[in-house]
Amino acid sequence: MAKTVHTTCAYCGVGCGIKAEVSDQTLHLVNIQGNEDHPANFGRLCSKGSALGETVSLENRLLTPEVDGEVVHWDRALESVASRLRDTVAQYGPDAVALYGSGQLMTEDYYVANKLMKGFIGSANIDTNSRLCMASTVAGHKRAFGSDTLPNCYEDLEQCDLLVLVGSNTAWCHPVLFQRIRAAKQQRPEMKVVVIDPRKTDTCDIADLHLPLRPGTDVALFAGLLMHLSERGVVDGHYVEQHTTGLQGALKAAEESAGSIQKVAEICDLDCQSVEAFYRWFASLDKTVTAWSQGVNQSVAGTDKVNAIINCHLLTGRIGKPGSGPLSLTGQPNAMGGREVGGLASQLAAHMDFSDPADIDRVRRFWQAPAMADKPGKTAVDMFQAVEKGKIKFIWIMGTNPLVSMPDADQCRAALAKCPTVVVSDCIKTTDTSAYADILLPAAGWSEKDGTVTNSERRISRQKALFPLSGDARPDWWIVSQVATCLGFSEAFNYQQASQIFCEHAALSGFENSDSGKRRDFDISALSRLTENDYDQLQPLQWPVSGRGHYTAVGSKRLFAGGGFFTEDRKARFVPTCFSWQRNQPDEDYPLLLNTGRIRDQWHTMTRTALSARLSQHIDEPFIEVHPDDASRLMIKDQSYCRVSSAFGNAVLKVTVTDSCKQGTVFAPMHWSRTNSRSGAIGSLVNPLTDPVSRQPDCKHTPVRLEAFDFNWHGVFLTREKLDMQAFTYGTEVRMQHGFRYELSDDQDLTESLNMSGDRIRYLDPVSGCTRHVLFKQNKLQGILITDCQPVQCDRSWLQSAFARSEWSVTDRWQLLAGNAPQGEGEGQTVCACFGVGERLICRAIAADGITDPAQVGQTLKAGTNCGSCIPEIRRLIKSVHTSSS
Ligand SMILES: Nc1nc2c(c(=O)[nH]1)N[C@H]1C(S)=C(S)[C@@H](COP(=O)(O)OP(=O)(O)OC[C@H]3O[C@@H](n4cnc5c(=O)[nH]c(N)nc54)[C@H](O)[C@@H]3O)O[C@H]1N2
Ligand SMILES: Nc1nc2c(c(=O)[nH]1)N[C@H]1C(S)=C(S)[C@@H](COP(=O)(O)OP(=O)(O)OC[C@H]3O[C@@H](n4cnc5c(=O)[nH]c(N)nc54)[C@H](O)[C@@H]3O)O[C@H]1N2
Ligand code: SF4
Ligand SMILES: [Mo]
Repeated sequence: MAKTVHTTCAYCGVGCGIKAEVSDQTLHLVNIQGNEDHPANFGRLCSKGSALGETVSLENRLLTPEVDGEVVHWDRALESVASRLRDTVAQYGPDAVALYGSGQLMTEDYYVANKLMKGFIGSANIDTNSRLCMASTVAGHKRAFGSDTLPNCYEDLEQCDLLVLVGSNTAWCHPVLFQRIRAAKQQRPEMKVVVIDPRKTDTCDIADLHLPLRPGTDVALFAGLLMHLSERGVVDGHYVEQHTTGLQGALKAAEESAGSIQKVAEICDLDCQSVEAFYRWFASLDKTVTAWSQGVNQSVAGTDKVNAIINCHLLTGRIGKPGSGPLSLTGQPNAMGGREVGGLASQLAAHMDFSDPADIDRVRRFWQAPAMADKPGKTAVDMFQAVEKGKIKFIWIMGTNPLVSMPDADQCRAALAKCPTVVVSDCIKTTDTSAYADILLPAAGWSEKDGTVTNSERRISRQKALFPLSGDARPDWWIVSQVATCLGFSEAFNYQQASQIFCEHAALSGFENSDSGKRRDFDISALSRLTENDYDQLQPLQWPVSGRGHYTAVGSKRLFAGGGFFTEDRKARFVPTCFSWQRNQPDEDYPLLLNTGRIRDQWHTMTRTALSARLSQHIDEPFIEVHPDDASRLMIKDQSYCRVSSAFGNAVLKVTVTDSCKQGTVFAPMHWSRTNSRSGAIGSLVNPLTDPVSRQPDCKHTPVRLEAFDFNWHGVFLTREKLDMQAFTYGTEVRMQHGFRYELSDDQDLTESLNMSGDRIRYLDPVSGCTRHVLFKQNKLQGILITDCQPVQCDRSWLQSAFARSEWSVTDRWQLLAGNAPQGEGEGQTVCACFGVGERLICRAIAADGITDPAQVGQTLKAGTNCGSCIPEIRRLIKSVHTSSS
């Protein structure tokens, strides 16, 4: 029976509301639309959100528990986890156990995992991938505000006169917010946007000013800004006086490191005019929002970067006001929720802290905890190092794929290989990490889970099940509670529904957190008595939530405009900052700096987005961006291959020569893994250096070396069946609608290792040595293989579309052998993932209709009219068509 479910997107921290029309529960058929009433997106979705329906099949789902490689019933699996955990604690103490979780767990999952570890096992060795993501912001917020509070909301991104985007590729990573910003700027063209990023990303499409600073030097830029504002008297004296302390110390530190515009320009490798222009706008435009993401957080100076930014907002009193404030953009759908439940090793639940013995005691009493942890536990990098050293002997990994996403991933792999017990909870069967599991636990996936998530603007939204649980899959909170029960804690973990957990979490947030002696920012106690029905009806709302005990309570858009910080004296702190970017500078052996990050249509380690053929077409292979000067010096050609090495590991990647990359730096995506590529996983190269305050690793700056890497044989293999790529030195798997495409390379001709059974037609070009094979079974196209001694040139998207065809004449079969579409046909590489519109189609329309504006492309081909993330690319195509024709 058809039904419509209001839920939240599975991916980024924008937290878009979704209307899911389920047409068939057993076949997992669902139509995904944006929810017009949701205040995060008002109906919009990006390419990834729109494609959720293509990722909910049972393909590669983990559907049964496994212990030591054997499929078992839940009883046995739970008992195995519990007994190995119990034995480890008995023999080596609670700190020999660790849990590594994820900002993609729901609040309810996260809450019980944290409760079990910190209250009942007695160790704070629970950390999460949020350590790689938000830790610097958490630490920066706490240093400045005394609490991890985000003072502003999304509307401020639209209402400001100056938007400063620091280390954020908003266009690709928070696409719906980018659309909202673009629309606001179209309405008020006087609104200024400054992008601060060493790379020229698609986010620069709306920038009035792009500052391609030297990587890692943001602290100097903002310290210089603090000086500049102070010298020019752009100071909210009343605010500083009433609500802050520490200005003099911060100014002194700023003067020492960034005393003049010239000095800033030199440190940041920028020209003085650009720095001046930025400072001038910041000084003159009162309504300023500074939004940031991983270019700030993932740095050895991450926490100082955050505080250098916040300092400027405190000085000008631009905080928590409409159109004014510092706004960190969270990455994962529930990164914020994880911070609320205390999922990090350095925190307690409900924004309480290990540094306060009263907090420890308060949480202990609330949980009636028999073994309350009383000190912080190991943070991600330290945790995996402790596993390798044998100090941690039991690790439970939940909702994250660390063998791809951790820095120095080979070290983590060695650690898991050695660890006596590795438990992995995932909804996907084969991942780089699950390959190392002793115990595999099948988790329910996004489309089967019920709970809450909190987005970047502190907005709590319900996530709801679309389908019944598949196979033996269970929600993460259920799995944790059952293990707790096996350990003898049945009373404290006797949850039947997610709503009971949510209410307990809400109650803890209000526990001894009274209005008179109020000390904690995170308070949603008004939601602690929701009935099952209230919980189901819960509308998206922002914490803190005032109002007494009912779900109609109102949330809070903004905080701190009138002070009221969560420090002892209720005042915010200016933090003296210094920049330690020198710690990972290039040297003779590793002369370039490797920057890593995201692409538009893939989510992290691709376990889910790579299930969608549509999302796999825009960028289909791991790559490395190199500046033209560096490329020519190293004699590395565009679209050739190169070996990238750091002190930690290496990879072989396809080269994209582009001046969007700053000279001396290279950029590679974080997404590919050993599961879908032979040599494209970048995590092995990334240095495990961490910020001294937040312990967040610096995934953005690793010294590396590049060398041209030639192969004698290249093959493109399109097939309906999955291929094991082990035999090839280089290989990437690309999802297509009806099977897979493999990009393969090696030193020797490996044609014969590919399965080519069927009716084969073959063509050998005697001059180039290029071969082409087309394979049919009855009248069904089974496979296509094109090989060459250089990277293969052919029309990949057209060849892929051939697999949808059912009738084949002899002439058509021969056309396939040509490897290219007939003249004037073929769409080319996908540009618009939402409507599957290719580059060549767009270029033909531009030329034919004399198009000068992306909106016209939209009218003709629909491209760019859904999520709009491809608009910057369409603009580039318009430019290139007109340049080449003039
Ligand atoms: N498509 C897509 N969207 C996503 C995700 C995804 O996997 N795919 N993941 C989500 C998650 S969890 C996160 S955390 C966010 C991340 O969102 P973003 O932080 O926007 O994404 P990144 O590509 O990691 O990095 C952002 C930029 O930081 C720049 N940068 C590097 N070093 C420096 C520096 O020293 N200073 C400055 N100012 N900039 C620097 C990089 O060049 C890069 O363009 O995205 C979320 N959204
Ligand atoms: N080099 C480099 N490395 C990085 C970054 C970078 O910029 N550069 N960014 C870092 C950042 S910001 C982040 S957030 C991390 C992300 O890195 P990861 O968290 O490792 O990436 P994901 O692919 O999102 O992993 C989520 C896993 O959980 C599974 N899963 C999905 N839903 C559920 C569920 O409901 N329950 C359970 N149990 N499992 C589920 C998925 O199948 C997948 O295996 O990567 C970090 N690593
Ligand atoms: S911006 Fe895209 S990925 Fe992020 S929540 Fe919205 S639809 Fe999902
Ligand atoms: Mo993240």
